[in-house]
Amino acid sequence: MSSRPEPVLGGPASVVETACPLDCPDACSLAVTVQHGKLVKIDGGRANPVTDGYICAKVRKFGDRVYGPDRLLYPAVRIGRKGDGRFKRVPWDEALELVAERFQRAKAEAGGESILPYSYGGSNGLLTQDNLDAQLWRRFGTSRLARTVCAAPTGAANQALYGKMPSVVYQDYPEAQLIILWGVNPGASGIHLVPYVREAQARGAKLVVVDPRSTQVARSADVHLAVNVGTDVVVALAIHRYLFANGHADEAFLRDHAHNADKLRERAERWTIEEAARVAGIDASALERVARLYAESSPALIRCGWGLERNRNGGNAALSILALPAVGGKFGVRGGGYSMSNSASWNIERSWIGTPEPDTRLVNMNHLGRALTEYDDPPINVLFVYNCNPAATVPDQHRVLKGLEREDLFTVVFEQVMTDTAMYADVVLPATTFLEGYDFAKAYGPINLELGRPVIDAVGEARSNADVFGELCSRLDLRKDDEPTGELDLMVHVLDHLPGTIGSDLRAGTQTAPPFGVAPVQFVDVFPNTPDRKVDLFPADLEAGAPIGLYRFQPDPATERYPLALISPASERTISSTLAELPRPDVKLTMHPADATTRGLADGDLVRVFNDLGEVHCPLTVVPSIRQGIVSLPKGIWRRSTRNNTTGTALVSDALTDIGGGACFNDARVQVTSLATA
Ligand SMILES: Nc1nc2c(c(=O)[nH]1)N[C@H]1C(S)=C(S)[C@@H](COP(=O)(O)OP(=O)(O)OC[C@H]3O[C@@H](n4cnc5c(=O)[nH]c(N)nc54)[C@H](O)[C@@H]3O)O[C@H]1N2
Ligand SMILES: Nc1nc2c(c(=O)[nH]1)N[C@H]1C(S)=C(S)[C@@H](COP(=O)(O)OP(=O)(O)OC[C@H]3O[C@@H](n4cnc5c(=O)[nH]c(N)nc54)[C@H](O)[C@@H]3O)O[C@H]1N2
Ligand code: SF4
Ligand SMILES: [Mo]
Repeated sequence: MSSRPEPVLGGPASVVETACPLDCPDACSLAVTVQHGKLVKIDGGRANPVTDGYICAKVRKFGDRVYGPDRLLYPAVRIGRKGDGRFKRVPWDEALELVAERFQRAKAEAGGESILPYSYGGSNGLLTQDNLDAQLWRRFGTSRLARTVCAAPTGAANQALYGKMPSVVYQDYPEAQLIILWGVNPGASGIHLVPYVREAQARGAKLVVVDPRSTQVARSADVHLAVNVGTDVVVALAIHRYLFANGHADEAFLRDHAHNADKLRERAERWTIEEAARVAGIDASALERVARLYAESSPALIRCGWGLERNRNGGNAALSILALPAVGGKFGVRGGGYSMSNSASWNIERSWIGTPEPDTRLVNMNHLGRALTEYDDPPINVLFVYNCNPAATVPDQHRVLKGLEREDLFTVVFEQVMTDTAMYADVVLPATTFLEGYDFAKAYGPINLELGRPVIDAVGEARSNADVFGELCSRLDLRKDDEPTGELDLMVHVLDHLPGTIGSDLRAGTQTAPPFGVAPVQFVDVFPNTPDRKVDLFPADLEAGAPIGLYRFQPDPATERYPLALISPASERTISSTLAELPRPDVKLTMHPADATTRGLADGDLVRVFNDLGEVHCPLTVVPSIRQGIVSLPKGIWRRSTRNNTTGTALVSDALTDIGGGACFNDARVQVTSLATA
């Protein structure tokens, strides 16, 4: 239903500045060359000093998505069976009227909670999420969504310990004497961090990487702990124990700035270096070396990533890791402490939504398949998907698809491209990309905030989230007269509601910063956002909500039938499933040579990766850079990327993490056989 526009020839080209708001920590400034309202090329801009002129290869190719064959150009309604992807073009007015009418009907028949809005980051900006969309859902009284597909365990731990205190920014890495990259792969997932790590190394810093894969950055590390999936909690607890037992716990810091160190110490007690190393499947002397390096180095910095949260122990892993700088006394110096998401640094309350959140049913987004197929009080009769591609990105793909196939479910998908999810829509609505509209690009690695602008004409009939949700509010009589309509209006409204000088700085086109600047030192410039500005090392509320309690470990769920752990880290080619529609070389399953040999498999073989939930057919690549016992498929691949239209999420159960209700993407346990012999 889309076609590629003719290339534009001749005429003056100009370079326009904007920023990349996609779900990536870096939020690059962009310099976009345009001609006659069309994109010619995308380069790095200079406004963000951290990204300073260079951007990733995937966004350089964003034009292939903007004008590509999968782009949605106009609203359409389904004419084929669900999932066929056959649609008929309709005018916007008709599509929106149909959506509004189905909302009213669903509410009259089974209440507002029978409508489930389903979204995640999308373009990740302040205009495109938690804005007029939230206003619509809150005022209409729909079910609420717990946005847990990412960062829920790490976020819960960071919130409970430190109230999401701003953390060490990329620019301060060169100050560190020791850097621990823990469950993070910046070479793919935040490329602008890498040069700062290299600079620190050049200045003599030691580098430790904790990752089951030997990533490029791990290969340059002084110590690489290739831990088994889900064992970070015991590795971190062993370091705590070492610190306490050898007089390296900073008693003065703990007395003045922390609570409940004793309780943490007690839970760490059983994790000797030897026992933790055994459970994690690593060398005890390497772990001891890391513990000693951590005890003796200052400034020492831990970058806590997201790879370690996506398993049964993910919350306790994040908790134990983030507690290390408190026990070790690593705060108070530039380049010391921890880095996590800096997205809370701006203290933005989203007061512009203008309606409090109602107490309606809360649905964990990781349970989408279950919610669509099992919930009955009330059942979900209308699903509105935007900023998200759940058919590719949330656990238990088969159950999600089964839910989406329900004939009595009315599904709206508001999207830029014909995603795996949009294929199942009753109504598709075409959305603009960040190049076609305003948004705020908020970095969560560096502390940087920029205004993104429309630099090209909207493609086809695509409309912004602000326009569409504003229009739906109007049609459902939910809009108050003085509230913004349209995107430009909304952008001005948000500027007016941003805290401090952010709005006026952005209006003036100058660099903006929170009151403590863009490179705060933890416990000097910023303190925990907890009531008494102290760290709570054993937060009671978190313990109460954690079925197994805090600083606890659950053993490996591998079985004889399914002995291999399947992980799905971020790849260089996509942002989650965004851009995964573009042609690419075969998506392959990565496996260690020893695992291939025992299964009689060789590089290039077609394999079947399976468990009781499903199977994926794809070629195999055999490399020593992955830990034995672990296999890997890229995160975010579309169904068309494999031989049987099924992706890694089909093998992931919807079991939740120990803390925070997160997804256990990396805890899938599978077997692999040759497809020829299957
Ligand atoms: N190019 C690109 N960049 C991205 C994204 C993308 O899709 N592509 N996604 C963005 C988003 S949404 C996010 S959340 C971030 C994620 O970025 P990262 O924090 O880097 O997260 P992952 O890529 O999931 O995993 C990081 C590493 O953790 C390892 N890992 C897996 N399981 C474990 C474990 O149990 N313990 C330990 N210690 N390591 C483990 C993986 O092998 C991987 O190398 O990146 C963002 N940036
Ligand atoms: N197997 C596996 N799966 C994973 C993970 C994993 O580690 N392993 N990690 C997960 C992680 S970290 C994350 S963050 C999630 C992300 O999962 P999703 O939230 O599904 O993110 P994307 O795949 O990027 O899909 C976002 C969609 O929003 C659309 N979009 C972008 N901007 C706009 C807009 O302005 N308006 C509208 N209407 N639509 C827009 C894009 O076209 C895109 O299709 O995936 C998770 N999925
Ligand atoms: S995805 Fe990340 S690295 Fe790429 S342009 Fe956007 S912010 Fe920069
Ligand atoms: Mo994410």
